Amino acid sequence: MEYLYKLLVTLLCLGPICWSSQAAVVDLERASGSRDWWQVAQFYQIYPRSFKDSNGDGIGDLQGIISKLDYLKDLGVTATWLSPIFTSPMADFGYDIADFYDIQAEYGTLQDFDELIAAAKERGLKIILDFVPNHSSDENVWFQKSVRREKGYEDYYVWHDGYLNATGDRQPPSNWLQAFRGSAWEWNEQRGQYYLHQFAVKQPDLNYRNPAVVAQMKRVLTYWMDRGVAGFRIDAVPWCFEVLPDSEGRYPDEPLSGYTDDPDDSSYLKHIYTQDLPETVDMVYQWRQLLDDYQRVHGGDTRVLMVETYSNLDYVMQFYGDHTTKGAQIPFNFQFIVGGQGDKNNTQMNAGGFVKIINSWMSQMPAGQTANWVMGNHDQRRVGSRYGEQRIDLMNMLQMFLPGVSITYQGEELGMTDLDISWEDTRDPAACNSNPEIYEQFTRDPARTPFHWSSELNAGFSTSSKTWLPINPNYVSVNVATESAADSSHLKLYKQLVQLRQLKTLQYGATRYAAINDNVLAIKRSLSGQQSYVLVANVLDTSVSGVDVASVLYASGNYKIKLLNPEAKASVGDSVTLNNLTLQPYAALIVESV
Ligand SMILES: *[C@@H]1O[C@H](CO)[C@@H](O)[C@H](O)[C@H]1NC(C)=O
Ligand SMILES: *[C@@H]1O[C@H](CO)[C@@H](O)[C@H](O)[C@H]1NC(C)=O
Ligand SMILES: *[C@@H]1O[C@H](CO)[C@@H](O)[C@H](O)[C@H]1NC(C)=O
Ligand SMILES: CC(=O)N[C@H]1CO[C@H](CO)[C@@H](O)[C@@H]1O
Ligand SMILES: [Ca+2]
Ligand SMILES: [Ca+2]
Repeated sequence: MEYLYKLLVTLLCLGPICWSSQAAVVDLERASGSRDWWQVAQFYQIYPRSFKDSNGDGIGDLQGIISKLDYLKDLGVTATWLSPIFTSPMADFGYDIADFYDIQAEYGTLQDFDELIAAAKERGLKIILDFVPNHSSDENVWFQKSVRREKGYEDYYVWHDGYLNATGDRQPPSNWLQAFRGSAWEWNEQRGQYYLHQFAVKQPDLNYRNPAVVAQMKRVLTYWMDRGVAGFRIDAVPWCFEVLPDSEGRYPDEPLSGYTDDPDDSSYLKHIYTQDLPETVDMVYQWRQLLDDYQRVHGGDTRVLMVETYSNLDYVMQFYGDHTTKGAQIPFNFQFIVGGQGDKNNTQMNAGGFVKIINSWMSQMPAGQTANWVMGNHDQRRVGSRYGEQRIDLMNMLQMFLPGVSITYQGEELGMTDLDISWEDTRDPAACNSNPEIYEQFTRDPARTPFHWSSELNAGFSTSSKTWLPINPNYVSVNVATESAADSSHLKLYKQLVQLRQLKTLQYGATRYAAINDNVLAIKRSLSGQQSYVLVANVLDTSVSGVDVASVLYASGNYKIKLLNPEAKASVGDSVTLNNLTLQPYAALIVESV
């Protein structure tokens, strides 16, 4: 398929200095009109298992979320997306769905869910659900019917005979690998065929070449919209479609990537036949159509689609849609996760590195679309662990200051950090499928530990003697109660940042950004008739002086400090001269024109 629409944003770059003229034009146009709710929303990701346990079993649940909605409202959150809450044997903590139409019993019931929607609505909060289209659980009734070849379900999943080799041993249909180590094909004795699972063995891939599957998944979306959800975050999108088999029914082997010698590691192969197919983009367009049609018939606010894809940006940008067809409003921008240093340890990244990341999205986003910024999620190391603990506030400031949608993973507002978890306590299948020597490379558990509500037992998360994952001992100081009571804290600054984002200048203003030198990242937001704001951040652990931000950003005149991190060692209201700044290590300031 050709994507002719790809209009590059006009981007002027002089050395490290970039100015997105397109953003300026778009922003000025929009200033006279209005923005849809999601364009100015504060999104928040809840990982339900670790948010709040209401009944003392050590596992978070829906009543727990309901009991904390006031916290979200107080934070200034407008919409929250929940990782999966559907019936599941929990082989991949809910990303293996046994019943797409019901709630996991340990999380609650459909009544609890309806209560959640109603309680959220009372507070003006929107609920977005995780939609996991690529696969179901092997315990899903669809899969069991497919195993038995029941009428209508024969081709619900991707089945294949495989081959016999010279010595008569069975071989899988192709060399494809699952994301969690090992072959993507599993032999099913009962049906006498292999099935495809791009994730765990217990996550068979649904067959999107079958119109009945496509229709079924659209029914799932409609069902939850009927129950009042404001949209969906679509999981693992790039994996939906695989290449069709050839005329002899053979699936092609994928070529070696050369990245690793470990033949079980999914990055051993280049996934040219199993990921990022054009059919997948078209499927997302169909889902957007379904959501828009739903709104036309039933009214209410725009329903949103957020798309999870770690693919290259050319592919990601296609999800926004093209000239004729709308796509997802929010294809997740993971540049702060995948960009930077290869090992995802970005603690040494300099200002140029930050600008490169910002620029990668701003320069490739199609004209007229809204940017979004995702700093972390339940699959990644926490921001403080990836970027350094002294940059926790700096990263929140950056995320809130950049133009477009901001999406926070639970706990980042507190500055939660990774907890190293022993092999015995490890729960994530991505790690459990490996071994005690190497599991730490694969585990996603460190960022999934229970949320810290207070300095009480189990961080106020649960009254149980044991929680499903251990709690980070730093909870005694890093928690909601303590940080709310403190004069200054990550949490307090976060709330102020959410408030700051309400300013017209931040919602509509033009954006100019630059690396002034290795240390200093500077971003200016401006809108005619409004005050201008400048974020200045020293991203390194050395102090700098005599820094001239003013001439590069055209930010002459007087400025005073609006918000800052403790590293800045200054005070709100202090006046600053942007043409001759001194910045402490990791200092971050947001200043406003006076
Ligand atoms: C056939 O497959 C079996 C099991 O995978 C393997 O042990 C055997 O060496 C293979 N035989 C040949 C001739 O490749
Ligand atoms: C990241 O790298 C820095 C310096 O290279 C090191 O001190 C730090 O421990 C690393 N952090 C993690 C989480 O690996
Ligand atoms: C810049 O500020 C320093 C003090 O921080 C001062 O000594 C110096 O004279 C200033 N330079 C200019 C050009 O204003
Ligand atoms: C970020 C995210 O939600 N990733 C998910 C992608 O899909 C797999 C399989 O459904 C999950 O294991 C990940 O958590
Ligand atoms: Ca519970
Ligand atoms: Ca698939």
